Amino acid sequence: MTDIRNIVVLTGAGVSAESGIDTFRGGGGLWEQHRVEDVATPEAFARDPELVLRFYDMRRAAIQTKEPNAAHHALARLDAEWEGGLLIVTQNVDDLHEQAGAKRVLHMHGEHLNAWCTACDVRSRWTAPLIDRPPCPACGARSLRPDVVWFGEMPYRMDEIYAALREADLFVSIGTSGAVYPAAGFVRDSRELGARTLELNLERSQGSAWFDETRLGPASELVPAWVAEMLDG
Ligand code: BV8
Repeated sequence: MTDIRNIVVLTGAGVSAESGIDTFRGGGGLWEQHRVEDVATPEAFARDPELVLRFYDMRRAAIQTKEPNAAHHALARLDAEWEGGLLIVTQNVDDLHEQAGAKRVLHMHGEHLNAWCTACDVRSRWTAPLIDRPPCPACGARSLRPDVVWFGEMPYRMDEIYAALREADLFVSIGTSGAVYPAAGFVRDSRELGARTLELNLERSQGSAWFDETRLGPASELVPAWVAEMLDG
């Protein structure tokens, strides 16, 4: 790995699984309790705002009781010690990467701990429920929604992500099923742009065939080992 200078890491729900945050797919996953189209689309929010707000209120409260695991801490160590370029693109809407101390984090699907006012467009840090339609801190309108990218909505900061992929020598995917685009396409984009590709996941994913190497196991074991390889040679 000596010729690696710029790294892009993509994380998914699997990196937070060992912290006790439900993944979407797989035993007891979120989508087994709720149909995506009922709770994670703009149409669902228009049709039944209370159902959607309760779904996100429950998850926003849950993540505030969770701690980062060894995978988050290892990525924070990489962030602190890696002298080249690094961008941790996460599909997760929890704050465990930041709690572990990572700085170069990009939440492409938004964050549970932000509320987005559809009246004034201001995003505010938010830890309380939204079910009672509280007033926006900026404009007072009762127009707050979860600051989370739903299906059919444009993921955040795609230009920054593609710019980082163009510079990447190594693309590492951690804890994601490769089920949702455009994130699931980053491995192909990286390969076409000449990067090496590594997958760290509990099981084979929908994208495994595209990776130069796939290592199977829990993130809390695979990620610290990989970071040690990168930093300690
Ligand atoms: C968009 C936030 C236009 C909300 C999420 C047909 C073909 C292709 C695409 C589409 C299509 N029809 C519709 C689309 C587009 C759609 C899409 O991809 N649909 C899928 C279902 C086919 N995508 C969109 O709508 C996106 N927007 O396309 O806009 C555009 C296009 C290009 C460029 C710009 C704009 C917006 C999608 C965002 C939706 N929001 N999350 C919320 O959290 O509630 S998606 C959500 O599911 C996650 O954020 C993540 O992105 C996705 C997948 O979840 P994962 O993180 O992978 O989790 P999952 O449970 O699936 O897997 C966990 C993995 O971890 C497993 O592999 C498991 O083995 C592993 N694991 C478990 N435990 C561990 C572990 N690994 C290691 N250690 C462990 N301990």
